[in-house]
Amino acid sequence: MRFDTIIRNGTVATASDTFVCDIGIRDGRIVALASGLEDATDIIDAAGLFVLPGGIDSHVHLAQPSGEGIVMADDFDTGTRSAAIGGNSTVLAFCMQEKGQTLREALKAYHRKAEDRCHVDVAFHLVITDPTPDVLGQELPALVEDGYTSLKVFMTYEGLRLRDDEILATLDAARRTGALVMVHCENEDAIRYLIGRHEEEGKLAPRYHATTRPIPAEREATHRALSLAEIVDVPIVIVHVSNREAMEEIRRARQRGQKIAGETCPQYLMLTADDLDRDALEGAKYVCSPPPRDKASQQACWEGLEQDVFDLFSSDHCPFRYDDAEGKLNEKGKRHFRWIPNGIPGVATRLPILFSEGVMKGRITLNQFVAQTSTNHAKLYGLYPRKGTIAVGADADITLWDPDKRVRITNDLLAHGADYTPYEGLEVRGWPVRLLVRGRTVMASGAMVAEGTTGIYLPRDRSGLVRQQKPDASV
Ligand code: DUC
Ligand code: ZN
Ligand code: ZN
Repeated sequence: MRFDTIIRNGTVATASDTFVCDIGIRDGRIVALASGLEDATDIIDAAGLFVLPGGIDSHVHLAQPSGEGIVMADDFDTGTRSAAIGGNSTVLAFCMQEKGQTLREALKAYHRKAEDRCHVDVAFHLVITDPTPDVLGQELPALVEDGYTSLKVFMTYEGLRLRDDEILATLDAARRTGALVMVHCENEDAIRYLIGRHEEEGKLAPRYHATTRPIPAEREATHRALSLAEIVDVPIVIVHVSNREAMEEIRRARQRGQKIAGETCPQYLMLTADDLDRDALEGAKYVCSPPPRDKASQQACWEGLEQDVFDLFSSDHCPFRYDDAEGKLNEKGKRHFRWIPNGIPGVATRLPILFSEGVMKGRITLNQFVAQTSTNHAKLYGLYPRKGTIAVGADADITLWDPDKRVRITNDLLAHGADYTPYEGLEVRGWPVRLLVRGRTVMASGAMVAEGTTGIYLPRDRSGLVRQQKPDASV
C-alpha cells in the first residue's frame, strides 16, 4: 500500500487557503496532497466536511496545584480527552514552579503527571514564580535549548506575582535565551486595595470578584508589561485579554513597532460580569481572571479577532468542580469570593464556539479561524511547520469538521472532570466529528476510539516571534 490512510473529497482549509483535495498519510505524516489518490489501508470519506489542521490550544491548565484543599478537576488523562472531543490534537499546558523549587524539579513532576496519560500531544510552558539568578542565569538557558521555549509570569496573585524588577530580569533572560514570555496582566496592589474596601463593606459574594478586578487594573498592567518589554526590547504575549482598553494597548504597541502577540478566550466573547451575579452561589462557576466584563467588551474582543489584533484564541481551560468542597464551593469560597478558585473549563468548547459565533455569523473567515485556533499557536510556540497546518511533511493532525452539525452544548458531551460547563444549553452550528493525531484516529462521532493513549510530549523550537540576542550583545 502506498498510504496508511487517505482522506478523500473534503474541503481543506489552512490559515491561508481553502481548496478541495485528497490527503495521503503515511507513518503519521502527510505525504501527499493531490486529487484522485488511491491505494491505502484506510479510506476516509470527508465529503461535506472541512478538513482542518488539528486544533492547538496553547493555554491549558491541567493537574496544577491550586491552593490548600483545592483540586483541579482535570488531570492529563481527562483534560486531553476533553481536548480531543473538542477537535484539538495538541495542548500546551503550564508547568508551575513552586517557590523554592527548581524548574527542573517542576518539570520532572509534570512529566510524571503526563506520562502515558495523554490522548493528544502536549508541550509545557514554564511558569516562573521564583526568578532567582540561578533560575534565570543557569536553568532557563539550558531548558530553552532542551525545547522549553516559552514561559509565563504573573503580575497578580500573592505568592505568584513578580515585581517589576523581577519581570525585567525575566524579560532580560528571555531576550538572551530566545524564550517567549507570556504575561498575565492585572495590577495586584490595586486588586488588594479593592478587596480591602469590599471587605469593609461586607461585599463578599461571587459577583464582587469582578468589581475587585476592574478594567483599569488590567489596562494598567498591560501597559506596564508592554512598556517593560519595550525597554528590554523583547517580544511578549499578552494572554487572556478581556476588554477594549487592554486590546488597544496591544494595537498601540504594535504601531510603535513592538513585536507583540495577543490572546483572547471564549469567556470574553460569551460571558459577562452578570453571570457572576447568578442566583445563590451559582456565580462561582464563572469566576476567572481577568473576569468576564460587559457586552461592549465582548464586542471589542470580537473586533480584536476580526482585525487580527489577537493572534491566539485559547481556552484558558482551568477547571474546578462547582459542587465540591475541593472546588468552587469550598467552605471558605462559599463565604468569600477571594477563596473561590479562579478558572473555568473550556478546552472542548473553544473550537465550536468560535466556529459557530465567528465563522458562521460572518465575523471571521474560515482561514482566520484556522490561524487563530491552530496555525498561529504553532508558529508562536515553536511547533510550526510540524504542527498547525496541512502540508506535505507535517504531522497528520487533522480535524474533520461538520459545518452543518447543530449541537446543544451540555456538560455530558465534554468528557472533562468538571461537573458543569459555563456554556450549558448554548446552541452551536459546526462540530468536530473526527480527530486524527499523527495519523491515528483518536476521536470519532464524539467518542474516544483509540486504544490506550496516543499523545506524546513535544520539545519545541524557539518562537517565530523571537529574534534571539547573543548573550554578549550590547544593550
Ligand atoms: N490565569 C490563567 O491564565 N488561568 C487561570 C487563572 C489565571 O489567573
Ligand atoms: Zn493568567
Ligand atoms: Zn490560564
